[in-house]
Amino acid sequence: MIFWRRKKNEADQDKDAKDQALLHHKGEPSLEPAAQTQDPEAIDDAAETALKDVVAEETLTPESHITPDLPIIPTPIHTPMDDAKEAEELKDHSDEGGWLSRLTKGLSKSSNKITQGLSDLLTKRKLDKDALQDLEDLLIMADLGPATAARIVKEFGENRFGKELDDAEIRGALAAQIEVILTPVAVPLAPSKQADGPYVILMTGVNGVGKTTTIGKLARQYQMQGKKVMMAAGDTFRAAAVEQLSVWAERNHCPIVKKDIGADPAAVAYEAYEQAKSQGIDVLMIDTAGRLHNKKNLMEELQKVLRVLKKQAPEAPHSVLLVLDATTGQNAHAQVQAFKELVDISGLVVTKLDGSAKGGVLVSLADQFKIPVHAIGVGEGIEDLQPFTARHFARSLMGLGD
Ligand SMILES: Nc1nc2c(ncn2[C@@H]2O[C@H](COP(=O)(O)OP(=O)(O)OP(=O)(O)O)[C@@H](O)[C@H]2O)c(=O)[nH]1
Ligand SMILES: [Mg+2]
Repeated sequence: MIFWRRKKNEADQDKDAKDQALLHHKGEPSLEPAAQTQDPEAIDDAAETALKDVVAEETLTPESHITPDLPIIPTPIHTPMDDAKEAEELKDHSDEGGWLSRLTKGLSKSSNKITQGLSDLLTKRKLDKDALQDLEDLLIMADLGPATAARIVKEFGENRFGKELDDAEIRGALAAQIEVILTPVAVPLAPSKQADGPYVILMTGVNGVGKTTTIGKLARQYQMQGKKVMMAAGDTFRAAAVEQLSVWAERNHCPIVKKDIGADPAAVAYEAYEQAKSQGIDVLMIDTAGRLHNKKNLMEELQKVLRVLKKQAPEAPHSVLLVLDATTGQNAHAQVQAFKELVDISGLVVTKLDGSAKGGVLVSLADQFKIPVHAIGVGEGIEDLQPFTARHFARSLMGLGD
């Protein structure tokens, strides 16, 4: 009996270790001393009490829910100097002629890998069984995933078997097939006007994938569309995370709701919603911690945030985005799977395509999960995150022009 119990514990430990490996980025710094020395149970208790104060007392008026010490930075007044500085900060310095060329340049590591491989394998060679197998291997190497690669190659070979094809024909045909896979998921996120209260976007993902940066970049885009944006610093796990979001809020001149490190993210979300509603905010974006002690903590935290939001508006959050880092390649699949079990993911954002030769992962994600991909990131600049079009992405990935 004791032996069996020990075995079970080992299995549990094994599962925990796998979860940890998934949720914690390779090479991430160790937990900050403040978080290490705090007893996680104690944080939870404190947070629970704080939340009871704001949630349980249904009889309170919305105004009285707001804790007096909650630091809310109001929208600052611009001076002409601020405007000039901001214009300089936000200027596109890349000299590369807009998003399309940044996309092509950003995807160049991935496309070089594919085009180089293709010219080595197929040029001036009849499309026989071995050539198709080599093509399939190449697509798997380029992170399109075994199932997607097999499907693409099967379709590709159907009318071309035994023929001699040149490089451009092959790339064009593969790009067309990839475009078909990507078209249904290339859906930009368009926060709609709500009758009462803001459109709420909850940002999730493991640490370091680009959640906070994505909030900063999307905020700018929504502001350019004339929307009033607010940010909520729901990553209360690290002080630096709150500071990082504050910098983005300052840069975008938008209000932010934040609390101290260790505060309950659900309380931050609740108060942010209240504030956003009373200030007539159109879009509220809530950051979350990517790095928690384990998957159970993360699930509880996200579920609690969802519960308090639903209490205020049953349809909130209107979008739950999962941010994925393209450099992790096929590991992105495991992350989607894991987060789908935690929350109802409504859309993906795939970042760091510029730093990766694994851009093909977007194709396998689209093929396997069919979840809308709202935006892709090809650099750290504010304009480097944009909605994508299936045709441009597919052709860029194959190293082809428009
Ligand atoms: N090259 C490149 N870097 C990016 C892109 N998107 C984000 N980054 C960088 O990735 C790093 C991590 O981004 P964060 O926004 O802090 O990631 P996070 O998910 O909020 O991380 P945690 O708060 O630790 O969970 C930052 O240095 C960003 O500038 C991208 O598309 N390309
Ligand atoms: Mg962050």
